Amino acid sequence: MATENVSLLFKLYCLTVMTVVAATYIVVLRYTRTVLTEMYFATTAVCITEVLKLILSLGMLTRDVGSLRGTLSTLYEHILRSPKEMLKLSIPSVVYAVQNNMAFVALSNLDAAVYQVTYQLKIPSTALCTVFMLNRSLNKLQWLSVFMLCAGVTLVQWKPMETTKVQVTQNPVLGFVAIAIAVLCSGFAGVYFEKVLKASDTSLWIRNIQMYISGIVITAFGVYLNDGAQVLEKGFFFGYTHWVWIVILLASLGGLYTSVVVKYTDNIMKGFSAAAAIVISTAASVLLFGLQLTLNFVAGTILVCVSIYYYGLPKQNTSTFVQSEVEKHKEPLVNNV
Ligand code: NCC
Repeated sequence: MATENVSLLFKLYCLTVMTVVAATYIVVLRYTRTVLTEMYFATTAVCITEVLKLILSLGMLTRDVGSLRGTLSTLYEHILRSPKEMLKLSIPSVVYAVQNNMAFVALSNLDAAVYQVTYQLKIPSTALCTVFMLNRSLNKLQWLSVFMLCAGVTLVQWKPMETTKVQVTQNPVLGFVAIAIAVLCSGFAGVYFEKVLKASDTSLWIRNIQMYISGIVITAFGVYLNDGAQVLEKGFFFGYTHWVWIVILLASLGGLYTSVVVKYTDNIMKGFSAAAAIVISTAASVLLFGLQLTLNFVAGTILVCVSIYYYGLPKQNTSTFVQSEVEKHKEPLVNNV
């Protein structure tokens, strides 16, 4: 009983940290893409984030294993001697690499609050991926709530004028296209990672390390493809202010907390906490960027939140598969975090 309480508290703690980090991340990222004069390369920030997540995960693994020697043999076993597993984890790492780069494109072109609310389309995208990849079904109320969500998001997009003061040229159409891609990537990669994680006893930190190693290679290739010539000319860390480092730190923490949340709950619960992030980032945008709330925006936000609520209610009954998988593979908390 005591363990359950601790466990529930721990889940709440992780969800809260993840939500606060996500809300802060979006606002700070938006700030760095709109007011800095010497613009840094987004692709390098995405790549450095993978490096930092790898270092932090190695630290967590060493803590769990208890010795450096043990960590090295674990890594030998799960990295060098497991090419199949590495290949398996390279799939979500490619998809996340695309998604993380799209977040920069979107937030360079759209207001933080509009981004955050529109990004909630990842709920139906996650629902679709859950149905196809985890063989689960959704009832009518759940699908209805998915459409309510779309209506809410459309209302939010119905924003006649830009009220945010920015110092760069923006392309909202490009921003929305980037969100659409990020939404599809988020649903697929999230459910894929959850499925792989819960299908075996391999620890979360090993799974993360496997994914971040290919993540580094893939995002470095992204730097080469997109900004190669410019990076050679100006340097990898061109334009890095302390704000950019804060974005990288938040992205790393957010990513690791996301993985812990998915391990102990599921992608649906993750969606719930994102609803809270909408409220926080909207409030932050009002305070920091002078965003004026229109009636459409408020109505859309309410609709989005209500639909997320209704989507989540019955979902809890059908999520027994995920819950049982979580229970089956649950390791003592002290060994994992
Ligand atoms: O979109 P979302 O998450 O699903 O993206 C997941 C983020 O977590 C990283 N990740 C995932 C699994 C894993 N084992 N390790 C990881 O590092 C992925 O690389 C990806 O960056 C959300 O549900 O809304 C959430 O949103 C992100 C972020 O706000 C959006 O992606 C921005 O476009 C949050 N990330 C941060 O705050 C840094 C995440 O916490 C929650």
